Amino acid sequence: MIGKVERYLKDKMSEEGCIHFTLLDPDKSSGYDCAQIAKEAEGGGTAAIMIGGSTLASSQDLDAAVQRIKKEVNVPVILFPNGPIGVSRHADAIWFMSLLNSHNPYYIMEAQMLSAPLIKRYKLEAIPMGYIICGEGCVAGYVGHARPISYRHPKLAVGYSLAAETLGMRFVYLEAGSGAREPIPTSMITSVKKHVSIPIVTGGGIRTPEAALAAKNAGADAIVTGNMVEEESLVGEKIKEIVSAIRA
Ligand code: 1GP
Repeated sequence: MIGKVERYLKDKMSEEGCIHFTLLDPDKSSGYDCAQIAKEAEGGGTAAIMIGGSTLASSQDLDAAVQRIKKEVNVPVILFPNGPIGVSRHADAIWFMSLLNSHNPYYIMEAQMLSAPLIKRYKLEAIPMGYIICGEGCVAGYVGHARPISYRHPKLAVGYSLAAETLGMRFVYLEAGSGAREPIPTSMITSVKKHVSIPIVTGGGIRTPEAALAAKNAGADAIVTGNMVEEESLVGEKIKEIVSAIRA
């Protein structure tokens, strides 16, 4: 059953072609006010706030951050979990994701087995997504015991994406890792787009409107930026530039 948040995302993708998500990490400290950033990101035209991080270790910190963000924004707040710790009853939805190219079953199905009863109890909207780590993989790749797919082998990303679609997952995320030096290459996005019809989300290392536009033109349906908002003081402005580039 498709829930309210997923419906909203899919409608927005059909209307705008490509949408933007702002990823916030409740684990970040010193001067990082995620509620304020979320508010500015919403002003800049972001479609939803994603919240989570590979090294998140406190559900209390997550709960507090989600509650603060919910007070500031109207766009949906979607959990981007690293495991059961990343589940909060206060969010609007959760990416129910499996790290398909992990070599550790924990990240493929065990964390999901542990989280699913909680998600059901909290009546959180779960959006099934195949998560595929490529390139450097960064912290997500390390923590998730991934075998990151080399940018030279888009065929492997196609295979995993097709597997995600065939398993009934409704989104696929091509992840370069937060802070990646090189985002997912456009050739890899294009290859995946040719073979799957579920929406493609991509992120990791996207910092400029040009990079976001290149990903959109290659076939991405949603662009995620995280690090950029931590580095920039004018978050709203920066996001507005990216949103207008991908809407054009
Ligand atoms: C990480 O793809 C996201 O999961 C965002 O990456 O922090 O590099 O924007 P950045």
